[in-house]
Amino acid sequence: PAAPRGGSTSRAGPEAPPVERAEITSGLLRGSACLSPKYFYDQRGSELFEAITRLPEYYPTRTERAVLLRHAGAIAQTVGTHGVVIEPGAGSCDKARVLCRLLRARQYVAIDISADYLQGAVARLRAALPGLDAWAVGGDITAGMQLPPGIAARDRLVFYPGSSIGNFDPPAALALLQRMHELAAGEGGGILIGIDLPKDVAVLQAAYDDAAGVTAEFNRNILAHVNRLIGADFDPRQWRHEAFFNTAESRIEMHLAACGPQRVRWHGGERDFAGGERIHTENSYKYPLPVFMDMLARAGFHAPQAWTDKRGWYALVHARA
Ligand code: AVI
Repeated sequence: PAAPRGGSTSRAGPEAPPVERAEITSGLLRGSACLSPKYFYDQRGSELFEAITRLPEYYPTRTERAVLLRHAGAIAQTVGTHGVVIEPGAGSCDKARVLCRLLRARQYVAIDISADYLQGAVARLRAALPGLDAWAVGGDITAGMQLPPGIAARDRLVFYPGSSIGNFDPPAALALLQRMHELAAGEGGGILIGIDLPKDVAVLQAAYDDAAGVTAEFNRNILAHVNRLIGADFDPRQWRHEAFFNTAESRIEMHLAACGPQRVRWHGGERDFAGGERIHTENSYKYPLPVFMDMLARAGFHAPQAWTDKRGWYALVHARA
């Protein structure tokens, strides 16, 4: 079904499988309520995220592209021995198109939870790069999925752009890097990953609380999605977007704050929220480069090399498995 716009309060039957429903409701029932940021990405949320990447305040996407273009020669030289590109969370596969062309990759494996969306994206990539053997694999790499047997075991490059690693807390980020290391562990394996670096707090704050209110709508849309997933009756218009930099944790935090007292019901449960009470929806960690390099080493990677933009806001890091 089409994603409802922000104001839906209808209660249909829950759409999520029991495991996800249990995860969502236990988050909502915690003393400090929280939702996993993975629930941002229904159809509408994915469209809003695409819109975020084009906002003047949201620098990561265009800065990453600038780093790739500025250092294309050096990156191709360092990374160029990998014939197989594996991209977890591939989405539209747009960045892979640039990279596979640059590296003259032979095989490309796009992995995403949303397999239907991925099929279309991989079909477009095949049309653009006919020599590339491209595969779409539905699955969650954090859950330990397997690659198809046709994928060469050597010269694998795990490509994880977009600074998505920042949306995991440090222990989960380390576990994910270890999983990526397992995928790339054959001869000639490596990783190329995007890292958003710490910077002026005003720049960070604006990137996650833009003037046009697109990020606010993206944040509130999680409630419309959760309504469908667990059959809840959140009114997204009654929740205020909040984003701030937590200096001690070096992360942007996004929350939704209740505009007034409200009771939210879902199939099998309910919760009262006081006015101003918050639901924590996302963290976006900004790792200093040495801290991230240390994490890469602990995950088993070595010989790291980083390229940044002129302002030092963003890094693309390559390391060998
Ligand atoms: C997907 N991820 C890297 C984005 C980020 O910057 O943490 C998600 C996002 N949240 C708000 N704006 C963008």
